[in-house]
Amino acid sequence: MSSRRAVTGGGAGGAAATRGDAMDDLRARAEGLFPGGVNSPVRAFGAVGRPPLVLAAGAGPRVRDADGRWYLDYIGSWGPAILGHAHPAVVEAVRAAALDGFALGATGPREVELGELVRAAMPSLERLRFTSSGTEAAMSAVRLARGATGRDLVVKFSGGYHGHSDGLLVEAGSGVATLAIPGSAGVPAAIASATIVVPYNDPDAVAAAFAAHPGRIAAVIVEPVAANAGVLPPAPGFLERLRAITMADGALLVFDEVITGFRVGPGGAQGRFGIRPDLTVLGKIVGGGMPVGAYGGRADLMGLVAPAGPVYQAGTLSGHPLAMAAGAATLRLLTPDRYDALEAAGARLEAGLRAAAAAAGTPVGITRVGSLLTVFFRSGAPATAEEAFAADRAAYARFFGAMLDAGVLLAPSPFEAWFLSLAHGEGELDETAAAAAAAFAAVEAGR
Ligand code: KE4
Repeated sequence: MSSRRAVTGGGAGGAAATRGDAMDDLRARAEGLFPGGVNSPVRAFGAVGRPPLVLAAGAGPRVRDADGRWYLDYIGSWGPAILGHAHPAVVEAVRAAALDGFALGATGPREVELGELVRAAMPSLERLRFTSSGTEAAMSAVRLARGATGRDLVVKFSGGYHGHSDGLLVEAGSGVATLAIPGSAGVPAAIASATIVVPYNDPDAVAAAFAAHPGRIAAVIVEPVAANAGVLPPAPGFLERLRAITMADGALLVFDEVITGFRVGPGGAQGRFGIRPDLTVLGKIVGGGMPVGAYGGRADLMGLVAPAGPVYQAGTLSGHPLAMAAGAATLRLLTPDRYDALEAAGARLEAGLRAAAAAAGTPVGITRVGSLLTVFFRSGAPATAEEAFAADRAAYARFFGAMLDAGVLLAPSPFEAWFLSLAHGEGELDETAAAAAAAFAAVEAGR
């Protein structure tokens, strides 16, 4: 079972929890329509033993379920809702775009506008291409890396998630630097074996992979802040070593900034950490909550993408005007001072959570980069996905349930980030810390 499936689980939750007529009805109908009753596995709440919520609306830092209950929200649409839900300027931008019709099937002014905003913020994207999801963008970046280098192998990191394309849904082989094995049913071993999986924050393992396969690795794809094993900050020097190792071997460095892009700084993680990758993958915030992905980078590389070059990639709704409008409205509001506010919010929440855990006597490891954070139920912060995945999942499930009952909605998986927004003010953060104090006590009571 792939580590991602291991932590998102599947199927309806267990014990009775949030019940209500409308939500029960919608949940039942969804279960009769969609696999596991959801359109993305983590939404099934399988990892936290609760029936999945059906959320009907969001406003600022809160979301409302189908029965009318409101929750202080830290899912944040899995990252895009950095301004808070239904920000008036974003809603108005989408409304105005809609009056011009929807996708018209040709290049439009709004994709040009968003493309220029992206490049101004992240200059390494000398050229870029919009897609409709992060998966598409990551898949296309990997295809481009292989097409540009003429090499087949790709290195990724355990716990790293880059969407669900076959070659990236893999698990580590038996031993460092060995070829990967399928991480999902339906992924052919032949496809999986073109990927090598090594531990995050272990540059020596990356060097070993390159030593084992000299001149054969097309790219290293990395989340510069890993956030799909919970938040794992890059160890000092890790990203710099990746840049040096790939440069020395003629391989490409691909930053998957689907989560970190426009989240951890105005220039993403590459701006925060001062590393220039060859290619970057974007999603989530760049679309302001609408379906948008993007990949881009060196002009010489992007010049190989169809129709300019031999690497094919396409998409009916790529650059969708309403999505472009949402993304542009969002980026325009993310001025540099907003990141100071996000940093302060993250620090305030982290301090509140640390104090609450200490008061309850709950050992936790809290990791944070800006407005991304994770509370791991283990002593000390993990540095690798393996350490993260060994955290106490049952304790997280109890914590999640207690927070939910207190009106605070966390990610229904112990290995996701808490996504703060600019709508989370001091009141909301202090409300969260107070709820956490009781929730940590509930965790202790349940041991
Ligand atoms: P999408 O295809 O879901 O738009 O993006 C895939 C993707 C790519 N790269 C990174 C670093 C990502 O985190 C993701 C998707 N993130 C998950 C949550 N961690 C999306 C939530 C879900 O799968 O429902």
